[in-house]
Amino acid sequence: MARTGMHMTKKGFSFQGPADGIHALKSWITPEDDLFLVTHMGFLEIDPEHWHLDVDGLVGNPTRLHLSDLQAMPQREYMSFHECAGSPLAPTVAKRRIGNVVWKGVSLSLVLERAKISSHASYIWTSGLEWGEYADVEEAYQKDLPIGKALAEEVILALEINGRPLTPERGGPVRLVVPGWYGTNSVKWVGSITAADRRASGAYTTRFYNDPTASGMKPVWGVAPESVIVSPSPNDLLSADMPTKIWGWAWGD
Ligand SMILES: Nc1nc2c(c(=O)[nH]1)N[C@H]1C(S)=C(S)[C@@H](COP(=O)(O)O)O[C@H]1N2
Ligand SMILES: [Mo]
Repeated sequence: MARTGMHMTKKGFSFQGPADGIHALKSWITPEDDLFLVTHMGFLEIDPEHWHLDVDGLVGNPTRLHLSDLQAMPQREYMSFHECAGSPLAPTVAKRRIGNVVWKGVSLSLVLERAKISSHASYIWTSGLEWGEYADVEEAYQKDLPIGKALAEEVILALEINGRPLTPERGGPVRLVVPGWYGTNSVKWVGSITAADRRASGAYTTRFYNDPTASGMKPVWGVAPESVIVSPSPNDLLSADMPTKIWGWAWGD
């Protein structure tokens, strides 16, 4: 399983976030220290020199890209909220893990064009390079995007967050970012991209991250409008004879 130039620094599921939760979200752009961190199998550290990305499947020109190849391509910046859908083992419990950040990287569509993506491709599968167990599952963290979203200009292979290179915990050196959609779709430590004519069949697309609806199961994709109150927070002292300003944020796909 282990590959040259990479090792797991911490094993198992992990969630970190600011002690004040959403009440820490005082600024428009969330400083990285106040942005939650999630991983299912653990954190992976990758030597950037060894990192590469394979693009294969329904493409005319299977391609391997190194970090320097991506760095040489046009870079785009997008500001977007970043939100975790919560635990797939307790999908109805709202966690309000949310922030607003600036990502920078290369459009996924550019990479797919370079690999000469086939017109028969209807889904793009993306896999993380880490390994380990989550719940009773031991397989790659693989997600998929319908082709329409995969080719949308805002979907990028990010190299930076808030003006700084991605740290190993953030999914560096390169991660997928899918603005407007839940964080679960933004694959960290990305190592392979496969063009396919069907959905990916792994646990992270079929068993986890689906919501029951009247018309069947629906993948956890676009974020419906949501909001939080940042202030006042639960332990604030309010004066009975002074007006209190109540404020927060609202967002959605
Ligand atoms: N390779 C990989 N990518 C992943 C995950 C993971 O466990 N492995 N977790 C996902 C989930 S559920 C979320 S919410 C975001 C968290 O990104 P962050 O840690 O940068 O906030 O990464 C997503 N991408
Ligand atoms: Mo998540």
